[in-house]
Amino acid sequence: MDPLFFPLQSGVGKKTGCTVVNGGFETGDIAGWNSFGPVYVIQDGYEGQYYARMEGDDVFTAWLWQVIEADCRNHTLSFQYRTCPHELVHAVIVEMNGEDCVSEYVPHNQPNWTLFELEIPATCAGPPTEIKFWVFGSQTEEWKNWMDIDDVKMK
Ligand SMILES: [Ca+2]
Repeated sequence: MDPLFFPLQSGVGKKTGCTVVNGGFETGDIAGWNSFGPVYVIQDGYEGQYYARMEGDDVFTAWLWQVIEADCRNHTLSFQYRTCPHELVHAVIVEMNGEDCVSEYVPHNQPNWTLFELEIPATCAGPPTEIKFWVFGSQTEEWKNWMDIDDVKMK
């Protein structure tokens, strides 16, 4: 084997450019993100001065998502979360090139900031990479389903 070709064996290891924009919401808004339903940026948080709160009320399910043009396979999506006591859906979903890649339910009833990590397998489709957070509607006016998010990053 010609050793000159060895460094060209890409496809293993991490690609560059897989970076979450405004993952800590430190702009004070959701710049870099898209949202549907009740999503707010609130002062305080796990890191810095702001975090994002998603609420699902009796009318709306909440979505918060960001498209990263780069290839994020072989990375780990990492974020901090808090969730309400109610046993309704809070989830994180990663799609690549429009296809489901990996998703997990985020546990409910976590009043303190908690680390969540999600590995993005090499078997996913190529870029772009889409990170989505999902909070299901509460279906009642009595209380809101909610999830707080901060410090979203790719490692
Ligand atoms: Ca923050």
